[in-house]
Amino acid sequence: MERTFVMLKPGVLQRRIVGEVLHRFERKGLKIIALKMMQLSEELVKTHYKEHEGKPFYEKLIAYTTSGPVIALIIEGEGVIATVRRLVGPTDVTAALPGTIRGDYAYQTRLNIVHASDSPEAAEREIKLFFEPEEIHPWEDGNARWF
Ligand code: 3AN
Repeated sequence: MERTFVMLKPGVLQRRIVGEVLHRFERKGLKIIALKMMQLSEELVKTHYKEHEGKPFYEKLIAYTTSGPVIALIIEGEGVIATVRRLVGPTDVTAALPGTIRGDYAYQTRLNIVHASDSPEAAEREIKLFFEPEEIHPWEDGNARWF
């Protein structure tokens, strides 16, 4: 089953909207199979964003991403990489339509609220970078007697 890596950047905790942003994924019916709060090291963030090294926004991106804790999660399901990217909206927040997470919550591209893997290769690499195998908890639907 396909998996994607999502990260709520430090501004989400600062703005007290963790629940609201997580709700966007849950109300779509997506399945969260791993979730944790982390203070990221500069080293980890530089590895994660290595494709952007040297770009004009790189130093500020690293500084922002390490400026406070993030929420890291893995979502599992058929086609989730594309589904989550559509929910999140485009990188350029001026193009992000209302109804998407970036369209509703982000005003500056540099502070665009969430990260979501953009390909199966990126998802695999990012999940390995942020999570140990024992932190991932796939679960089954349908055990209705518990709620
Ligand atoms: P995405 O997060 O949509 O996959 P990437 O990987 O191209 O987009 O960019 C990673 C992060 O770098 C973005 N989330 C954003 O914070 C920042 N970023 C990307 N492009 C720009 C830009 N043109 N100006 C400022 N920040 C940018």
